[in-house]
Order: sequence, then C-alpha cells, then structure tokens
Amino acid sequence: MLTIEKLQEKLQEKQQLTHEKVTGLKELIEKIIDHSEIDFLKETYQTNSTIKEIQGLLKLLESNKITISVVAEVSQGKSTFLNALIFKDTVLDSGRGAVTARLFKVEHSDEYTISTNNRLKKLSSLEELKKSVKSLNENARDEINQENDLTQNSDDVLVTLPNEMLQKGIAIYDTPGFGSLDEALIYKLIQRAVSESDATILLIDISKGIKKNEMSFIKDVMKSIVPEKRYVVLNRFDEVISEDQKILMSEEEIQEEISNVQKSTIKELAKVAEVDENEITTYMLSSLKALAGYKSQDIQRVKESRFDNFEENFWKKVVTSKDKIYNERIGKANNLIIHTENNFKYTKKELLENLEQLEKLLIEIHKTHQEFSSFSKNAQSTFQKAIKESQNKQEKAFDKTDLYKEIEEILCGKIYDSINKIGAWDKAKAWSLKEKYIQRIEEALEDSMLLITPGIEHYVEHIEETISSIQNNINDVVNKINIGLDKYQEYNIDKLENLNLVVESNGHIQLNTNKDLYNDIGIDKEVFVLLAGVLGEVAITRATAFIPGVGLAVSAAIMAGMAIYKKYTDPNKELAQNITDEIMKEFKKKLNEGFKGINEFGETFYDKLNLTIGGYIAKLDEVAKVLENPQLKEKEIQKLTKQLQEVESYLLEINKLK
Ligand SMILES: Nc1nc2c(ncn2[C@@H]2O[C@H](COP(=O)(O)OP(=O)(O)OP(=O)(O)O)[C@@H](O)[C@H]2O)c(=O)[nH]1
Ligand SMILES: [Mg+2]
Repeated sequence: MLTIEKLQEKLQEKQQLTHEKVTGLKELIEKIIDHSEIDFLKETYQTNSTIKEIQGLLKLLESNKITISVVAEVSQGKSTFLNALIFKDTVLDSGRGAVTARLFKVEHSDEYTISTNNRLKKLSSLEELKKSVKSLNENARDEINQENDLTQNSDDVLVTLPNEMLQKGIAIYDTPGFGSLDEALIYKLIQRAVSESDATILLIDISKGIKKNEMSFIKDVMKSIVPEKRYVVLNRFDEVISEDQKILMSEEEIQEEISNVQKSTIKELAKVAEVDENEITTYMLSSLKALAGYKSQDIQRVKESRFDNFEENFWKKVVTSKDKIYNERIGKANNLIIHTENNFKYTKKELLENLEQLEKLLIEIHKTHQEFSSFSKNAQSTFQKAIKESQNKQEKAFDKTDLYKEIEEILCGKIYDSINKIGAWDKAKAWSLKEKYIQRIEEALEDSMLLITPGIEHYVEHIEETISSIQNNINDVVNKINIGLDKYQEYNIDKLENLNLVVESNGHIQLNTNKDLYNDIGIDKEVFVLLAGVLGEVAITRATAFIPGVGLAVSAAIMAGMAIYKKYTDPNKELAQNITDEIMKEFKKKLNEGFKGINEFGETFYDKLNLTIGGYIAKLDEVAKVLENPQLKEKEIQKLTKQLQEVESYLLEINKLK
C-alpha cells in the first residue's frame, strides 16, 4: 500500500504545479481580454474558446482524487467488495436482497458526515453513520416500492469519515444494484458514477454465472466504460464449489472445475458484451472471505480469497492510468501555454511587419510632401514669369501709337502731294482756292484709305497673335504642371484646364467665341464677344467705316492752315501737317469708338489672366492639402510601438509559465 501512497503524493504535486501554471495563464488571458490595446489579440480571446478550455482544465486539475466505482446487478456483493478493498471492515450497508438504494460517494474527512441534497449532517461515530446510511437506504427502497416521486433519490449521498485509505486521495462510489428497484433511475445513477470514475469494477457472481436478465445490463456497462478503466471481478469464488463437494473432490479436480467455470464465464461475458475474449482481464475472488480475513486479521483467509492478488494488481494499474491522465492534463496545459506563446509570437511578427511598412510609408509621404512643395513653388514662379511676359506683350500689342503714326504719315503725305498739285494760277484766283483745297484733300483721303486699311488689319492681327502666344505660354506651364501632377495620380487630383481663348482654323487664328470657357478663366464673355465682333468688322469694312464725318474737320483745318499760309517757305508742307493733325483728332475719335471692344478687352485682359493664374495656384495649394497627412501615420506608428511593447511583456510573462 505504500506504493499507492507515494505515487499519489507525486501525482498530486505534479497536478499542483500544473494548476499554478494554468492559473497564471488564465490571469494573463483575462488581462488581455479586459485591458489589451491590441484589438486583434483582444478579440481573439474574447471570441475563441481558450478561457473555457482553461477553466475546464483547472477544474480537472482541482479534482485530484482517484475515484473508483463498483457496479453490478443487485446483491452481487458490491458493498462487501468495497468494505474489503477500502475499509477492511463492515462499513457500507450490505445484506441479502436489494440493500444499497442510493448512489453513495465516500471520501475522507476527520469527521463523520452525511450530506443529501446539499444538507450536511454531522455524526458522532461510525456506528451512527452506519445507522444513517441504513435508514437512507430503507427510505429510498420504500419510496421506490411505493412508486413515489424519486427525484430526490437521484442525488448523490456524500459520506465522509476518517479513513487511512481514503486519505491517500481516494474516493469511492457504491452504487445501487441493477435488476431490482427502479431500473431507469438506477441506470442513470450508475452511468453518473462510471463517468466520474478513474476505474470501474464490474462485479459478476461467478457461482451463478451470467443470468439471462443480467445480459443487457452487462453489455451496456461494458460498452460504456473504456477498456483502460474497466475491471471485471468474478465474485463469490468461494461458492463455486460447496463445502460438501470439496470433501468429495480431489484438489486437482477442484482446481480444474474452478478453471472451467472461470473460462466459461469469460467466454459468455465476451459474447454478451460483444468484445474479444482476450480483451477482458478478470479477477476471480471472494469479497466475503477477504473481508472476514481482514477483519479477523487472518492472513491465510485473505490469501484464500485471492483478494490480495487483485488488490496489488488493481492499485498499480489505477495509479498508472491516473498518472497517464495527469500526464495528459499536464500535456494539455503545456500545449495551451505553447499555443498561446505562439499566438503572441505571431502577433509580434505581424506588428513588426506593420510597423516596418508604416515607417517606410511615412518616409515616402515625407518625400512626397517635399517633392510637391518644391514642384508647387517652381510652378508658381513659372506662372509669375509667364504673366509678367504676357503683360509686356499685351501692353505692346494694344498700344495704337505706331498705328496712329503710320496713318498720320500716310494721310500727311497724301494731303501734301494733293495740295502740291494746286498750280500757281489756281492760287492766284484766291476766291476759288478753298473749294479747290477741299476737293484735293478729299481725293487725298480717299487715296489714303486703301493704304491705311492694311495697317489697321495688321494691328488687329497682331492683337490676335499676341493673345495666341500668351495663351501658348500659359498652356505650356499648365501642361508641365499637369505632367507633374501625374505623379500624384493615386490622390485623384483634377488636372488644370487649358486656356482656350483663341483657336486655329484654316491656318488662321480666331477668337473662340462659342465656348463657355470665359467663366472658367474669369473673362467676361460680353467683352470677349465684343472684341471678336470688332475684329471681324474691321476685316470686313477695311476701316472705311471709321472715315465718314472726318470731312467736317477738314474745313476747320483748312481755315487754320490758310491763316499761317504766308509765313512759311514751304507752306504746303505746314498746311498738310496742320490739316492732318485736325483730321487725326477726328480719326482717332472714330477709330477709338470703333475699337471700343478692343480697348475694353485690353484694359481687362491682363487682370483677368492674373485671376485665372491665381486660380491655378490656389489649385496647387489644394492639392498639397489632399496629399496624405504624415501626422496621421506618425500617430499610427506610436500606437503600434506601444502594442509591440505590450506583446513583449506578454511574451515575458508566458515564458515564466513554461
Ligand atoms: N459467499 C459469498 N457471499 C458474498 C460474497 N460477497 C458478498 N456476499 C454476500 O452477498 C450478499 C449481498 O452483498 P452486498 O455486498 O450487499 O451486495 P450488493 O451488491 O452491495 O447488494 P445491493 O447493494 O443490494 O445491490 C451479502 O449477504 C454478502 O454477505 C462472496 O464473495 N461470497
Ligand atoms: Mg450494496
């Protein structure tokens, strides 16, 4: 018996150590569930079954008793068997007919107690305890016989008493016998005892063999117990051959008879249970003889009962299989710890990878920001340059000084030529001179028109070309910026729109009057249409439309010219200049009226262009805002770094549990 004691102690030590580890693991997982900042880990343990597994394992690790149950048909000697195995005395109620009527669980305690339905009763002695057990059995039997409500009989009865054997960490189930009393209830109780036991002993009365009504019970019980936990005891071995027969038979005959009975019982049992004969190990013994031997301390009797042989074998096997179970639990605990550690390692790996990626991304974002800011600065200065150039070009193009000078020269030359043709005779007839002059000047004006028209046309064309070249300049910049923006495609940035003020058709530059682009670039459509109209008109009328009404100025000019006539050596030249000056005044007025559209356009064009480019620059600023904010990534990195520290701490903790 010393062996069980020591083995059991070792087992309990193992169990205790494992219990501490698993408790540590449980606390760690609970901490993660409640406080972890690593969502992935937290959710995993919130939803998976790890905590339940741990709780189940802890419960197993807390129950460190070896539990044994005995099952059999009624009155096969179950209680007697347990009395011999554990108490070596008559402790459990036994006798003829159905005796045990409740499921009794017996454990060690310094006190004698009996608990039913969670009500504990303390008793002063073994005798009192026995009495209590007896009356419980009697009451149950009465109720079963009267077919009363049996629900309260279906609870276990927990019995405790001081006992050396039980103190080693053994608990026993004494079950009611099958085949009498309430079968359904008793079968349920037996099943419960079997499921909670480390070893179950099935008792068969070998003196009577397997009875017909016992067969289905034996089959069910055999099947419900795994072979490692199953022990078949052929009891009442002392009754196989009666005392009288023993006198008549030789020792060999006796031994042969016993061996035959044993063999045939095993054969029958194998058939009934539908298992192979070799799979069943049986122990043939007499519980009654053993109990008597123990009680009277008659070693010879115990030997004869063959009980000691069973005991030695049984305890060894039970402890070995219990050790196996403990080892399985320890293995399970270690697996859980390793599995959890792997989970942490995996999490750490993931976090590290994410962190690395984020850091790379952040560098890229910073680079993008830098690149874009220098790109944007560049674009702005290019625009500014383009707009300065366009201002100069525009000022020159719209300036009419050259045009007027050209017209003036033509006019002056023609008038001079024309008045030179007035001869001395005509001059002598002074009274007709004014008429003559008017006639000559009008001729000169008509001649001039043909020469003036190309100048006006050229002026208009020059304006068109200038607008076109400004447009090209700006669009070059716009295109460069758009190509630059391609780099930032992933941000879905709209491109800048091209200026489209003039279009080319049939090799001629034309103002684009059809498109609705004026709003886009901020130039009033009306001004633009007006300009287009004026330019068109100029081309059609060849400038003559501006001339009528000039005649009125002529006579005034002549009068002024005549007054100074006598003072100069080449009075005609002076006169022509004076007349031209006068006509030019009128001419400029008319031309300005005609060019009203051009003037207005010239005044606003530069301002509007400036606004348009301001819009482009604002657009670039917007793009800078759309680019990803590096601060967000920096925050993410901080978060990940913290999570990484957290998982490191878990790894440290779980390492201590290993
Ligand atoms: N000859 C002989 N009688 C035995 C043996 N074992 C038990 N008995 C007797 O058989 C009767 C029934 O024994 P119990 O121990 O009460 O049997 P049980 O299986 O617990 O009975 P229930 O609890 O009623 O199912 C008692 O009179 C015992 O003395 C044995 O090995 N040999
Ligand atoms: Mg009994």
